[in-house]
Amino acid sequence: MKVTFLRPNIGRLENGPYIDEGRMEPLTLGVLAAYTPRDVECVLYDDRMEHIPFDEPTDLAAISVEIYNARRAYEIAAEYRKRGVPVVMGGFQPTLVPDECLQHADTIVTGDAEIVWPQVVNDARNGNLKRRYAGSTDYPQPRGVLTRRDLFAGKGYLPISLIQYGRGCRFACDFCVISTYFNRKQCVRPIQDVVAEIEDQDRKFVFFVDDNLVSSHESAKELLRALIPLKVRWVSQGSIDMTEDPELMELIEASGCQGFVIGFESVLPSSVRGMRKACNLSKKFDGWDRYARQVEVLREHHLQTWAAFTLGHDTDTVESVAETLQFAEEHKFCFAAFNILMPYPSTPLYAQLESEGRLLWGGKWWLHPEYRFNHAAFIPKNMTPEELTEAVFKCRVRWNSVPSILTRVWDFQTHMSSPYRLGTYFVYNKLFASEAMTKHGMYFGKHEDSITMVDHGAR
Ligand code: B12
Ligand code: SF4
Repeated sequence: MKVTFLRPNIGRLENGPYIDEGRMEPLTLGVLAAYTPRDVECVLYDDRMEHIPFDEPTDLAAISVEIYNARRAYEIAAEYRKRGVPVVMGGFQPTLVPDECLQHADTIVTGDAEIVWPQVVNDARNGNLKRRYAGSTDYPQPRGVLTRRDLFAGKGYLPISLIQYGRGCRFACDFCVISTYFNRKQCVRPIQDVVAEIEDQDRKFVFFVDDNLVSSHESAKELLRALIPLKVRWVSQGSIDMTEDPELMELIEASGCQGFVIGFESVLPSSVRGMRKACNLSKKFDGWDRYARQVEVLREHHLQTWAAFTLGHDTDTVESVAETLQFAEEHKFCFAAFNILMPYPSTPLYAQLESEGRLLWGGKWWLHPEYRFNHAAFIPKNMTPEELTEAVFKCRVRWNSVPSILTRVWDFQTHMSSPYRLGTYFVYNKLFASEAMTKHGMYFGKHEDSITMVDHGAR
């Protein structure tokens, strides 16, 4: 019995295939492979940079599907099904939009798959696959099973190890799929399992892929205390309310944190309230200088912040989008993601825009052959979709420019506080800037003309 694990790419550039230079290890597939019965052969193909050998014999194609790669995932599924290989899909898209995925797969798994995956594989082995299996979202990586990192070897991933401590988040921002998928809960792994996983691999640079590592300050503190003796450097994602807990901030610094991806989302208090982002509505730092004071706390702990923004909320304007760029430059963030607010199905935002008749692309932008990455997919209140796309693109161009990178670096508390941090700043700014600009305007899936190129090994 052989299982082929697949990670689809997002799409293609206008003039040819797209290779993701910023690719990270597909932790998801390494975790699934680890739960596969021992006597089953596992292979992994990552469509972000390698050719998928559709004709290589296999017994089951297992595809991880997110909204951005759904179109491409369905193309890959069609190739396998044409060859008589059953296809199983799992991940956010099959969980949140199951009926759509069922049209392209023999089987789907909803929720986290660890608990049901061995049964899926055995049913495939016995030719007895069911149409749907329901996983759970209560046990990330149960029973101390370690990720199959051997499957990542030699594929040219960035030298950073992805590991999960917990999954989910207690907040309920109206645009975010995490609160729907995990039902506003966070579940963490036993600390000893996380420590064992860190010790089981060679790298000293870890990305905790948790949706919000500090969702529970107390669970976070338990992990951080255990990390101190391991002497690793790490990055993660977390909500800004962490800055209100001095003990947590001390532990974050002492345990080797380099920085967090933090969702500031908007510089307008009205937009932050409108999206119901409770973690950004600080009780301690009152008034409109709260972000400035919170960023000061991050800087005091030498953290190199990756600021994330969602732009196009109902009180946003072209001017407020431009102010977001000024805010990010003023605070000399290490990286920033200027994202257009996206309507993800199953979120309150999607339901609201649908009921108001404001969704574009027939409400299914991820499937539309003419939709392009980073373009507006709904009608904003105070600007046209084109104005929103243009305003956000301008932020991205300016932020990723050489003058901006060279200006932002002058911060002795963060990027210039050590040679390591300075190196990280330049290496990753160059990489992320190039990726952000390359991907802009990309189509999803692939067009007929590039199929020929890919099948002839142009990659
Ligand atoms: C780490 C991460 C990244 C990393 C990349 C990781 C990598 N390997 O390349 C970075 C930062 C680069 C990234 C980029 C992006 N990401 Co991202 N990312 C994540 C994050 C936080 C963790 C992923 C992870 O490793 N989880 C740990 C594994 C074990 O869990 P899992 O992937 O969910 O898999 C479990 C189940 O879903 C299921 N399952 C999943 N696949 C399959 C397949 C089969 C066959 C089966 C049976 C089961 C199954 O079982 C697994 C085990 O329990 C997730 C959120 C999350 N909680 O997962 C967002 C997330 C997947 N990303 C998201 C997005 C939007 C993006 C971007 C498009 C952002 C942007 N605007 O540029 C980009 C592009 C992604 C791409 N497709 O190329 C969204 C997707 C939304 C959606 N509705 O699909 C998520 C959910 C975040 C969010 N808050 O909305 N991302
Ligand atoms: S804090 Fe972050 S992960 Fe949590 S619901 Fe809001 S956007 Fe999603």
